[in-house]
Amino acid sequence: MKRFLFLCLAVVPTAVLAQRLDAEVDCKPTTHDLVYDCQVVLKEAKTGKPVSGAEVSIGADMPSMPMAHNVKPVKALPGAAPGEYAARIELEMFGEWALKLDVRKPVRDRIVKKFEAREPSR
Ligand SMILES: [Cu+2]
Repeated sequence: MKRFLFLCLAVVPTAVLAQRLDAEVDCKPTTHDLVYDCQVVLKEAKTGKPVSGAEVSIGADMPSMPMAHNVKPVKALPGAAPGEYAARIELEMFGEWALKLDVRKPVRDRIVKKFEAREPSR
């Protein structure tokens, strides 16, 4: 078994090891402008299996405005179903953001998802 594991690790390209998780992220607007309730489903990239007991935080940047924003990453709390996490994030303006999910446990990984913060029509 040990030998088998060693062989597997030896042949897996580093690019695969660097991105082992994937996530579905769904952020819904709240009654406050630019405040969103985000639901995250964390899963293994290869198998799609939900990842429970993870330590995840969500940060955000605007790809079109590098260094312009400083959104403090928020720790996501586990939800009801396996692999589910939730966090409330506050952005600084409407437009296209990149949500950055930083996972520290059970593996270190970073998942980036695009998110369009649309101005509500009133
Ligand atoms: Cu901006």
